[in-house]
Amino acid sequence: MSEFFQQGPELKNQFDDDELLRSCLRRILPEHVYHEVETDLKRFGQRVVSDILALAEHVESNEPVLETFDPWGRRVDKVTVSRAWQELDKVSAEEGLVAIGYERKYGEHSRTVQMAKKYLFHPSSAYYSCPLAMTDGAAKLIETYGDTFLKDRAFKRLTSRDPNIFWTSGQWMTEKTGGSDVSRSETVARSDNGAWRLYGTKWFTSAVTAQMAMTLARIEDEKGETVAGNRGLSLFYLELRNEDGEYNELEILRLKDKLGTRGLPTAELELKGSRARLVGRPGAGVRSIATLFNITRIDNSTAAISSSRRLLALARDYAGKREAFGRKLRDLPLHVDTLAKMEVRFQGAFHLGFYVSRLLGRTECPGSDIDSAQAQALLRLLTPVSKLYTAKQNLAITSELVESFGGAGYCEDTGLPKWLRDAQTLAIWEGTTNVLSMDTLRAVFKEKCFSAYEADVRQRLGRLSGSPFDALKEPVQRSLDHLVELTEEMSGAVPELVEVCARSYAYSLARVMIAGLLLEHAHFYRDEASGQKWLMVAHRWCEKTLSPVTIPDREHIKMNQAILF
Ligand code: MFK
Repeated sequence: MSEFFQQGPELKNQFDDDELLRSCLRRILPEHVYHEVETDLKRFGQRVVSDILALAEHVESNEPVLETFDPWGRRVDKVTVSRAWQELDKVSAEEGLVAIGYERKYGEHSRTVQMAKKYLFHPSSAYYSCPLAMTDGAAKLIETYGDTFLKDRAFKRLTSRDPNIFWTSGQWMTEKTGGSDVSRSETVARSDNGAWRLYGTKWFTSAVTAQMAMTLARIEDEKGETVAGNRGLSLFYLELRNEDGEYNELEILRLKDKLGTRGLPTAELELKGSRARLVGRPGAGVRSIATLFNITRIDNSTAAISSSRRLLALARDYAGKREAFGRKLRDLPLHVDTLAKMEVRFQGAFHLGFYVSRLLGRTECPGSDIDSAQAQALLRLLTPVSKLYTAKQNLAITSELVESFGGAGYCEDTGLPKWLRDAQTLAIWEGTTNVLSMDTLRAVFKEKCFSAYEADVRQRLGRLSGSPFDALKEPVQRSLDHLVELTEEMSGAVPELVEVCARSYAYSLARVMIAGLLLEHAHFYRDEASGQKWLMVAHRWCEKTLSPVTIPDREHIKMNQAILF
């Protein structure tokens, strides 16, 4: 009988163990801010591998259940979630996971500090990060478009640190007619004695345990007619329950049976006259709700990179324990090469994600050192680019790292397979890769954000000098030149052809931006021992072809049709 038992991977304090996070914060934050937040992050880095992680595990082994009728046939629509789900709500408020972004205690750096906490929290949260992302987005939306009533009633609660006051928000955009194409939404808003009542089905509503939601509906005129398309959609605020605790004229039809994020109660809802409040201008619903989903898209990047990082921590630890072919995995060259490739991918995605949060902070705190119009345009463009790129990188990294555990990665009781299931959602919700590639084109060609991108990369590369940076930045500059020419060419090309290259164009924008960010990080630490490591990562990144994208010809489109249909 074998007496052999493999030791499983273990997690250390997730702040202490994350050299990249610490070095990134040390570089970005003013010294006094870094010192102020370091103790808190260190404490939190321990919580996310102890009590918070235990709560997440409890949530994941006690999935939400919907009871539609009581034993006597009354409609109750009762969603039972694990007690730990409610505890995570409390933890989120107390830790200020939304509040930090709005207290703005650290000025333009508040969003970076907030992201660091969300980054530590997400992989230990059983996707409580999802309601928090929507809450953050709703807070931003109300801050931007809300009236005094909404600021007093909702904004204060969404951004509170007091668990007794704290609210979370839903974001109900998806209907049966379209998840990507929201313009086909059918929910209508009818006027009722000066108030609005909503009627329709919402097909994917995450975290139905929220107290409020932001949603879209088509206002009916006196004749019962509506305006078709996006122009007919308006934004509404509603609360899920009335003062008496009963649902606000809505029914929960069922909980979604999802591939992953199984602790998260995602529902189909029927609005049957739910009382709602118009937010912003009638007909400006999609444009207004973009303020919300541009925040959740940033949080999606945070979730993607922090998931990659958590799996890397587990895989690295395991490589020091597991033996095969007479050696530890960490001494098997091909195994190490595979993990190193994933680490480089992760570090690239990490820098992009943190840079977007930094830009968000800059746009929210006037008086910061860079031109705010440039930060605004860059944020607009890099939000979809970062969302799509980090989600895809995380999927590739997760697949590879789950495999790196061999059969253990395929067995549920190790807790590893759920990472792969969950990773898929990050590439779908908040806009699929293709929808976000199209949004990238919208930001470049409709909103003219490309010149801010070009200026930003050139300025960053311009600040790097000396060996080996002069040589390393050359291929990045060439790739950027290619993107500049290509963007010019795309602006006059047939839209159908431009659309076909949208995805590789967005990837190229990400890779070139990341190259600059990695070089900047390595340059900052060039006189310290750790600088060598960051330089190696930058070197590996810049060896790749950064912008392999061209506009296809019409023949390519014809061939696609022929190959498929
Ligand atoms: C931890 C993880 C966190 C994540 C939590 C997620 C949980 C929530 C789950 C969900 O709710 S998933 C559902 C998410 N759904 C989507 O993300 C929708 C995907 N579809 C799109 O994003 C489409 O691009 C969109 C519906 C927004 C628009 O498509 P169209 O019909 O082609 O729009 P059009 O006419 O180009 O744009 C309409 C207006 O919105 C325009 O403004 P104007 O009316 O002033 O001309 C656009 O400029 C504006 N717009 C669109 N995207 C924008 C934007 N403005 C700013 N930023 C953007 N990204």
